Amino acid sequence: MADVITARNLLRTCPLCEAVCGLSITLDPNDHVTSVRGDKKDPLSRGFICPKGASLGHVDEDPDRVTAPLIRDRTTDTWRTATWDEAYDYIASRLPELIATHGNQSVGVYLGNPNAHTVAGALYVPALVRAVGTKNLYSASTADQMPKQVASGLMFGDPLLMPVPDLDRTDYLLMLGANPLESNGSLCTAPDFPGRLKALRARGGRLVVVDPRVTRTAKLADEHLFIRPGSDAYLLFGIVRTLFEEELTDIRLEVDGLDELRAAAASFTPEVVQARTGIPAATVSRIARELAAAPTAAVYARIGTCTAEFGTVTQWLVEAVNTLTGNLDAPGGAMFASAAAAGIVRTKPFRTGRWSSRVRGLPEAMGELPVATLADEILTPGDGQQVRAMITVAGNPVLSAPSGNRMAAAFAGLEFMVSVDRYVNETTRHADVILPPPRPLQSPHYDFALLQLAVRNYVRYSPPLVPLGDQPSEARVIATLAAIAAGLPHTDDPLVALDEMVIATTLAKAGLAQRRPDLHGETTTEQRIDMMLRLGAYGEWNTERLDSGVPGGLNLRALLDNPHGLDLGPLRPRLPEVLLTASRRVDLAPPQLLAEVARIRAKAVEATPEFVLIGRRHLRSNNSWMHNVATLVSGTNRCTLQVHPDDVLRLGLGGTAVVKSAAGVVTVPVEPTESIMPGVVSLPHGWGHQESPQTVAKANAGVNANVLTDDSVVDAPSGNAVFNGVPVTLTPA
Ligand SMILES: Nc1nc2c(c(=O)[nH]1)N[C@H]1C(S)=C(S)[C@@H](COP(=O)(O)OP(=O)(O)OC[C@H]3O[C@@H](n4cnc5c(=O)[nH]c(N)nc54)[C@H](O)[C@@H]3O)O[C@H]1N2
Ligand SMILES: Nc1nc2c(c(=O)[nH]1)N[C@H]1C(S)=C(S)[C@@H](COP(=O)(O)OP(=O)(O)OC[C@H]3O[C@@H](n4cnc5c(=O)[nH]c(N)nc54)[C@H](O)[C@@H]3O)O[C@H]1N2
Ligand code: SF4
Ligand SMILES: [Mo]
Repeated sequence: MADVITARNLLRTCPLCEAVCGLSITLDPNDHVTSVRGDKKDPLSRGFICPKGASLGHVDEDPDRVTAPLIRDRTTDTWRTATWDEAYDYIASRLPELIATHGNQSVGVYLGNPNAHTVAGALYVPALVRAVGTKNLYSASTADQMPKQVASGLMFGDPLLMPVPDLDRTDYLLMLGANPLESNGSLCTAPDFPGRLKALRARGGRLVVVDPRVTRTAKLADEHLFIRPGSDAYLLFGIVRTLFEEELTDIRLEVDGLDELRAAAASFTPEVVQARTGIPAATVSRIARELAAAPTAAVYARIGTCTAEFGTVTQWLVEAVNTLTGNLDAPGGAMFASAAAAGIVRTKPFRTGRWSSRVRGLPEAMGELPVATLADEILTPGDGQQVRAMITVAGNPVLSAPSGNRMAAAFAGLEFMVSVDRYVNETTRHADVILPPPRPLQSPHYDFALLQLAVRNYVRYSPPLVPLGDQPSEARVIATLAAIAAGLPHTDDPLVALDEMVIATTLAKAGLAQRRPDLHGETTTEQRIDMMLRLGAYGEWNTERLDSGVPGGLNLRALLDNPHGLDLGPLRPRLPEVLLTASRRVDLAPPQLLAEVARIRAKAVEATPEFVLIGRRHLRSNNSWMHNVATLVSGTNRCTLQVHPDDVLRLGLGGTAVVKSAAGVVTVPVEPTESIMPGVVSLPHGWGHQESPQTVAKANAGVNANVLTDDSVVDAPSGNAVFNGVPVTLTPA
């Protein structure tokens, strides 16, 4: 009875994927989660929740998680618990000296996917990177969406200007290499993606899915097209060519490079496209005609098309088709969100290659080097440049980056390593010190990155639901690490010092220095969020603000008063104002991408390997983590190799197959299924937990798919890793 009386019902955003669902959480008197439901009053997610969100309580207090700093004894390879001061002192005794002896480049930083979801990742990690002063910065971005960002950067001048399909208004959606019924959407924040797709069809719209597998999303579509892995650029060139050839273009924006684009596409006849993609020539032309004829249409392409050899060209052609059909920046087409928080103000057109990696000379993009060359930089000797120490925050590159065995060897050979992570995982097990973030429910939540990619303008802030106690916030952990790396004392309050510096600089730039006392919030972190909201598109301090329905404009107070979130209306056209290209026009033919065309054309006639590997995601999985939640790793969420039954028969594969590639070999259970194209096999990534101290994950270990992917192959313009279309051979085990 006492429990019922004192149980609390609280609201917050789910931090586990890009859908940013509103959750309604019940806590018992001891602050343990007893139930998690969808928040019906959230205007964007309207009560939607998936099995991962429902298991947030397990993640919040997983008995196998790291709850205090850990220091590893290298001789015995065992961990001991340390106090925060002890852990910081230990790092302070090693890191500054390493930097002094070997230079700033000798310390590498790797940032994993959850940084896109945490306040600490958005507001504090940049200061850590600056403090280390290294160009050896790597992240999951180059195993994910860098091709999209480079294409956006080159076409629109700004790599953060990524269009999303106007899902709720479009009449026609062509989706390539995405499976939102499992992933819940990516670079397209759309809670209840399945419901939104069903609504599209219910209002008479058409959904076409292009995928080497008949996915759950494909089953929901009007039409599914099998495509050979890695060949999406050919299909899109074929569509572009048809649009020009049949005079179907309807360009409504000022563009550059129209003639160059037409010339680049000229030789990709429907027959050439058919030979490489496996999609009938007539279908290629028909899809182009349908896109042109639809009142509104959007092409949306995601991870299957990014982590491929011609990933950046593919993303370029996606936006080229959206532009040619009059759908870029138009309602029902591909549009840009207007997010509430003021972000980095970019002034110069984007370019890549401002510096290059030491060993392979791969170009920098957005200040990062490709994760596909991180192992090279650690393993290849070279004075003053070789990476000897790593700091990782919320990542697991040993499982998530290509050539996994090499990556594991590289991490094992480091002189020093610090990780900020919830778990001892396949990567952090090599650290000297692991610093844990607090429970998710002890952290504030604001989606700096994802609200720029929402299909409807929307904003929501969630304050911490549970007090921190003795545990520092993740913001404080990162700010302290930054102070240590900069050789500053970490015993003062580095968090407040950093926040005050950022606030003072930002307000001074805006000519609002005198408004410092007005900033609202219980912590300096909240005050920074308040400042960004007030200066942002709908903000109280923005004289040209957009209407948010909040009298006087947005600030943190307004978000605290509206804990279910605020709907800020449908997407609005934003071009040409936000373009950052030198010409202030959309560049339909960036020279760097045109340079790829000859190579793509030449490959059209090359023989294709007998078998190629692709990945896949499962609704109840989350990259390499959340495998320690028993309710999630059961049933169909298994690390199996999907193979077409004809291939199983032909090769005489039994229950288990040996899969070999240029990079490595794994032995894995075979799952025969008609849902995959013959000649293509699929293995999910993020598994391989044989050595894990996480009990459930270890019992469901699986194999690391990235033992097979090859770090020597990258998408040239972006340096992105290639996970799809990897040549493999199969033999019975
Ligand atoms: N073969 C193949 N490989 C792939 C992919 C693929 O499709 N196929 N996909 C790629 C993609 S898209 C991505 S994004 C990457 C992901 O690659 P990574 O980002 O390297 O790995 P994750 O598995 O997301 O690991 C996240 C880690 O963050 C920790 N964590 C969770 N929450 C927090 C937090 O609040 N704070 C901190 N400090 N830590 C936290 C978790 O415990 C976990 O250890 O994998 C890539 N690798
Ligand atoms: N449940 C769950 N949700 C997640 C994640 C997770 O691990 N689990 N990870 C999150 C992350 S980090 C990301 S980046 C997103 C990714 O979100 P999505 O992009 O939707 O990712 P997937 O579900 O892997 O879908 C990719 C699809 O591409 C197909 N494919 C493979 N190769 C090719 C190709 O060459 N061409 C084409 N056209 N298709 C191809 C695959 O068969 C697969 O169905 O998901 C996020 N959400
Ligand atoms: S769809 Fe994503 S954001 Fe929504 S509940 Fe599931 S994991 Fe959380
Ligand atoms: Mo990702």
